[in-house]
Amino acid sequence: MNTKRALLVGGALVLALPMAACSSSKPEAAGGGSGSASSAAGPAPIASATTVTAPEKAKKNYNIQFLQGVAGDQFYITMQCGAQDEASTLGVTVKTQGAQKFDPTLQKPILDSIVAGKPDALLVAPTDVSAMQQPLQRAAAAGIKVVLVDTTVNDPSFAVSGIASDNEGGGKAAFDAIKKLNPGGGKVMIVGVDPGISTTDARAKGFEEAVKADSKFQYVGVQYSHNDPATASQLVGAQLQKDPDLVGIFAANLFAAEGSATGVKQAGKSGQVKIVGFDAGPNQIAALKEGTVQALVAQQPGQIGAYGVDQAVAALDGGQTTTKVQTGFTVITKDNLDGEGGQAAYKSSC
Ligand code: T6T
Repeated sequence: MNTKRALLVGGALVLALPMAACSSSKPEAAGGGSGSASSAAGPAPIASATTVTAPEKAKKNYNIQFLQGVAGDQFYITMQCGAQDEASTLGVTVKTQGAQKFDPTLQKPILDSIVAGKPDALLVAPTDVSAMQQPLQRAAAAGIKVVLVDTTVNDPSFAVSGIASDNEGGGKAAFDAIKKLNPGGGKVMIVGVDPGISTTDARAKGFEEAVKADSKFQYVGVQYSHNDPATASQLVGAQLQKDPDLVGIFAANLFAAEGSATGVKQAGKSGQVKIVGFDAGPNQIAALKEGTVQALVAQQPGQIGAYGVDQAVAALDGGQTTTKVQTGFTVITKDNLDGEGGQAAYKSSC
C-alpha cells in the first residue's frame, strides 16, 4: 500500500506521509505519544504530529458499511458523499444507511443487521456514548473493522480509528463569535440536542467554559431540543419570555440552529438576539443571508467521510491507521459567504 497519496484537506494540500504531514487547517492526529509509526500490521499509532494514512488503492473491493447518526441530515449526507468519492478512488464499495431519528434505540437494530451481514468494515456515528458502546464492541469482536466518524462512545478502544471535528474548540469559537457580536456582554444560552452525544456535549463544554471565563457574560444554561427544530423553537420562545434581555444563543447542531432561528424570528427579535449555529446546511446558509443567524461553525463532513474510508482500508490492508484524527472547521459569516465560507456549506445530495 502506498501511503504517499496527496490529500486535499480543507483547501490545503496535505501529503499523507506517516508522521510528516501537515496542514494549515488540520487534520491532526491527537492523543500525544512519540509519534513513531507502528509496524505495517501493528496497532494504531497515537501520534502528536498530523498523520493520516492515505492508501492509493485497496487490495480488494471491500464491503464497507456507513451507519449515519440519522438519515436525511445534510451533515451526514455530505459525509456520505466524501466517503463514496474516496471509495471509488480506492476501488471499494460503501453502502450508507441511517435511522429516521437520532436515537440509539433506532440505530441499534440497524447496526445488528449490518453486523449480521458480515461486512469488512463499518463507518459509524454512534448516537449515544453509553447505549452504543456494547453493540459496537460486539461488531468489532465479530471481526469487523470499526471506524468512528463524527461521534464516539465512552471507550472507543475497540475502533481502528475515530475521526471528528475539534468540537470543544468549535464551541469556544462559537462563543468568540457571540462575543464579537455583543462586545458589551449579556445573557447567553445553549440550545443542545440530548445529553450523551459526544459531539454536542463537547461543543457545549467548550462554549460554557468560555462564557464562564468572561465576567461580562451570564450563562443561563442549556436546553435540549432532541434534534427537533420545532422543540428548539419552543425552547427559545420560552427562554425569551423568561429572559427578554437574552443577547446570544449557541445552537449546537443543524436542527438546533434551524429551530433557534425560527424561535427568535417568531419572538420578533431577529438580529437583536444573535444566533451562532453549528453546521451549515442550506437552511442555515439561508438564515445567515436573511440575517436571522449571524455566524455558523461549519465542519468538514466530506473530509471525515473520506478519512473514514482511508482508515478502514488501511486497517483491512494491514497498513498504518491513526487512533484519533481531528478535522477543522470554518466560521461562516455574511462576510466570507462568497469565498471560503460558501465553500464550506454542506450538500443536500451527492
Ligand atoms: O452536528 C452534526 C454532527 O456533528 C452531530 O454529531 C449531530 O448533529 C449533526 O449531524 C447536525 O445535525
